[in-house]
Amino acid sequence: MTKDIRAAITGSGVFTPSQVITNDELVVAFNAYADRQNALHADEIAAGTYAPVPHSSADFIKSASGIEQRFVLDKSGVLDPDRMYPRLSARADDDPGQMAEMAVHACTDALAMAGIDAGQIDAVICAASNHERAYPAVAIEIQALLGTGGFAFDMNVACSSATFGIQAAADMIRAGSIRRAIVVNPEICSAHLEWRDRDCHFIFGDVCTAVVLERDDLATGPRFTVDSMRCATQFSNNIRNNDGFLRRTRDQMDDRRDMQFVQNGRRVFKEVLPMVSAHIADHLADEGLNADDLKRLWLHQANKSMNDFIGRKVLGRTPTAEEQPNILQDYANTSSAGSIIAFAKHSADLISGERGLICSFGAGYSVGSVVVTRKGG
Ligand code: CO8
Repeated sequence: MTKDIRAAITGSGVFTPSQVITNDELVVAFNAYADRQNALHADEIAAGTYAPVPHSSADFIKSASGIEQRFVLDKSGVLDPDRMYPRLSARADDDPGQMAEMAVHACTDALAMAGIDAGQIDAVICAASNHERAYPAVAIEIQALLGTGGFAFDMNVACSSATFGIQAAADMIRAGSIRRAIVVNPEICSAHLEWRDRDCHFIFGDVCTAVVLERDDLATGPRFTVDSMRCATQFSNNIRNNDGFLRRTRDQMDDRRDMQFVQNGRRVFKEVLPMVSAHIADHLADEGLNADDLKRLWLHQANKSMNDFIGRKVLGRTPTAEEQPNILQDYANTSSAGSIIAFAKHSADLISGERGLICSFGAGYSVGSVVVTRKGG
């Protein structure tokens, strides 16, 4: 491997589903579900053997998280108090899968921005917090639908999948094994969120992001050189989903709560904040960078207070909305795609030589940071 070869992000794309659920709509549906449950279990509630389901509140959601709405693939199923999860049509094996379909939209936009054809891509990494099947890899289906060359594979590091994917692609470019890659993050969070749990029913939305990475010396247009990357993990059960292929063998095919997203939000908040703040500080120090060297922070989008805290720790002062853009209010938490939405929508104004940091964090625990510098444009 030679240090002279560098990777650059030359294109980005965001596919946003057309359906929106506001906090108010969500709370109306949740409260209708709660009322039905409570009526159904009235006798047990009176006997003290069943805990009533409390109402949710749009004011709580906004103040606790900063989220105002979320995009989803299907709102009718989510808002149906008798269902409370999306209704997506079954697809024949020969038809494009749900994740691959979203991915093609985001990748097409990213390729157009990079000004290259799909045939010039050597690797497709589908990096997301859940994949709709075990195999064949969703990435290989995306490769076929786009018509890219080379190889493709899936990876999953939950909320940090995008930055870990960028590190994998950029390292392969630096090592000389590929020239160009797409890292794509189709996140259908609505399908593995438990919409019947008041503590978390408001957190997630659906989206797909993609970035094109190229060998810097092959790129001609405006881009962001990937200067350095750092990934870290530390095992924690505080964000967990127990669904998996061993369910049948354990006779556990029932609709158990832990087959969807489960978290201890308070503990995640307390434990992840210091981990991420220290991770970014160490990364910058090892690169000889100061906070003043960063024009922008594109942070993971889980919780506004979390981002405000990290921004203050990294910069040593309260970042402006321009320095640390939030997209959480519109998209909610979109797992691995959040920091890339922020990057895609809030990076075009940087001028040549200006630097920024992409950082994602979440389940695992996991944290990934990428320092980039604007070149050209
Ligand atoms: N409406 C009204 N009241 C509520 C509601 C609600 N919806 N929910 C909770 N409350 C109540 C609680 O019961 C509690 O009441 P009391 O004080 O009487 O006990 C009070 O409000 C406070 O509750 P919390 O302590 O739970 O509230 P917090 O201030 O901690 O806020 C958050 C909750 C917003 C969840 C916050 O803890 C948080 O954001 N934590 C960090 C979460 C995080 O970053 N997680 C990362 C997970 S994402 C990831 O890694 C990817 C996983 C894969 C994707 C999965 C897709 C589905």
